[in-house]
Amino acid sequence: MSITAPAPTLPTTTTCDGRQLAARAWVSAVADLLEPDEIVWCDGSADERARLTALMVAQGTLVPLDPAKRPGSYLARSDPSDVARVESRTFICSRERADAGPTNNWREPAEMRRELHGVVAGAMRGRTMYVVPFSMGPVGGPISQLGIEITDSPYVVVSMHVMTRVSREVLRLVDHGAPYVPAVHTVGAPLAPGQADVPWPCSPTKYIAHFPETREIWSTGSGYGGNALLGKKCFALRIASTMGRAEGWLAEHMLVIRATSPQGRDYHLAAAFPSACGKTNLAMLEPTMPGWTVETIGDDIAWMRPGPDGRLRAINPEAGFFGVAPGTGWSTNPTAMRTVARDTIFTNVALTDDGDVWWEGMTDEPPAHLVDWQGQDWTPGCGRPAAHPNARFTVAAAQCPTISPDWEAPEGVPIDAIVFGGRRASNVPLVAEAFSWEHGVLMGATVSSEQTAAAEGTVGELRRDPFAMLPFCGYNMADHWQHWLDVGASLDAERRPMIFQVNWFRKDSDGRFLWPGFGENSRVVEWLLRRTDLRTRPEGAGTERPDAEDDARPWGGPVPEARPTAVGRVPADGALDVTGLALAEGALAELFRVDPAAWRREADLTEEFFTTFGDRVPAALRRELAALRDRLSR
Ligand code: GTP
Ligand code: SPV
Ligand code: MN
Repeated sequence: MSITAPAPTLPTTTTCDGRQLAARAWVSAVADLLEPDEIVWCDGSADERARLTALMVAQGTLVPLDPAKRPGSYLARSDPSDVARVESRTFICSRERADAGPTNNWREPAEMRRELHGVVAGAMRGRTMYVVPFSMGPVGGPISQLGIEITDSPYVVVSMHVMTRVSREVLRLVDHGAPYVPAVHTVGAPLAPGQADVPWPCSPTKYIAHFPETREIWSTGSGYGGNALLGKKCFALRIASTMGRAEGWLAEHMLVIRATSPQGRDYHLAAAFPSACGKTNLAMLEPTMPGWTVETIGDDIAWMRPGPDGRLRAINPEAGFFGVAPGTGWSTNPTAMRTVARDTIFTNVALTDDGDVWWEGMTDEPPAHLVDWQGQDWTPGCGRPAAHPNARFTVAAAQCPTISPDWEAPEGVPIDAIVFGGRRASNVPLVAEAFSWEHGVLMGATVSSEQTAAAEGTVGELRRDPFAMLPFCGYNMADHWQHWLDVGASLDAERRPMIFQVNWFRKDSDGRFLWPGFGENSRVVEWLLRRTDLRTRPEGAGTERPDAEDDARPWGGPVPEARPTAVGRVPADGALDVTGLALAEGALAELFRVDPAAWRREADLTEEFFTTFGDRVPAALRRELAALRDRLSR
């Protein structure tokens, strides 16, 4: 009789009695498998950042920019094959395939563990393994969570310093039994003795694997943000969404802002747009509406929990912005331009002859000569973009001039409005208000958008991106819709957020944007935020302060009027303030035109989309879809 040894598999932090392995034991098990030359425990200090930055400059990973132009800033050029998230290599390894759902790549966890073991064994040979303890959200906050990322990339360590809260305090909490999400990252490029390194090591073999039941992440082969900064999409969305589902909260691909009306009334808005569809821009909105101010709370991810007062409270779990550079300029997003004026890491932008950066859309006219994102000479009209379309800046949120004084409030801010949007050249109106929470969940579930450069794929193709979470939901998307219905039901009906849909990207028959967008979006924001006064506003209230002591905010004039359409309430004639806007003849009517035939086709596509989820589609959403069809036929 022969005895076969069990196939080797990845180490785990989950012990057989269900507890979590102490951090040190887990780190040493990972080191045994990955075989780094050296292990460094990180503390998040400025010293550490300076040391690793100098190391990367010496290795050619970072090019220092001219400190007179861009103090404390660097350019990284990635390998040309490693520029975006790899959705085809991103896996949800739940025990049951149905729990990952039809929109995720599913793999059986034990099988993935065995396969990955073979891929990552010895992957850190010749490299240093960094252990990065971090917190998503203020350390110790009631909505915050802890993680430890192991990585062999100093670029990842320095980026994690910016994007999360890296500190020794996290290790202390973990040592005292606080739960943490273990996350392993390697560039997957071991070095043989004496082998020279390259500026951006990576591997054609990529895996971004998530184990939702044991809350573990393994990523190999890529150094790009969304694949490698594991606190971000992997933890704060894919793993956190499964935690939130179990615990009654939401992890969403949303920006959060505070907008203050001329009367001094504060509103908080959370908005989900697919990747590269305008979250960072709206998060840094410079309102053109007189008297309004906007403060930034987060630009990409929101964790939202029903508070003790029955309101939905949101935090930004991140500490920095990993923003799209192209299209960011003084005329579109001056706040972002000020934010990246110093202490910023730029990835895959172009280098100017005087040691600064440039990308398409930064200025109207490009410089006469540049070094492009691949390190090649570039001149205007050469036929290649100077910056990669998914070039990014990495910068601390605290550097943003509009950052809210409350952006780190551990208990979060109370959300008044939830907004869903996408990049739609036709059909979807500039803004529409949902008739109910359930109708709003249908709006979220049916978000569709033209594909952008933020992930591999054909740019411009229309795809469904429910809740802007298609690549980020760690469990069955249809269950996510049910979870939204459940969270809505758990909130105080009088004070829960109102839900809206927006579309900044509708075009005319010549392919020109109908709406100027950017700062002018404040006009839409004003309309929809004042609409939320409907929830709690007493009949006939003026601009005086209301009586309720927990909501001592002044009212700001009458609630703007809305008119019902089949797809939601849109601003009544004259209710959207377009004073001083030079819109093309008929543009406003076109922005709000609802074409019943086109919308019947949308409803058919939604029906088809729902079919892929079988009986997991919530009955309430089927009812909402039927109600939409009914309104369209009237
Ligand atoms: P991720 O970081 O990938 O999640 O992207 P994001 O949703 O934060 O998108 P971002 O704000 O970086 O915008 C992406 C692109 O859309 C940029 O090129 C912007 O210039 C452009 N954009 C943003 N807002 C508007 C708008 O209101 N109108 C138009 N026409 N373009 C916009
Ligand atoms: C996105 O693609 O939505 C991003 C960039 O915000 S990444 O972190 O790469 O996901
Ligand atoms: Mn994003």
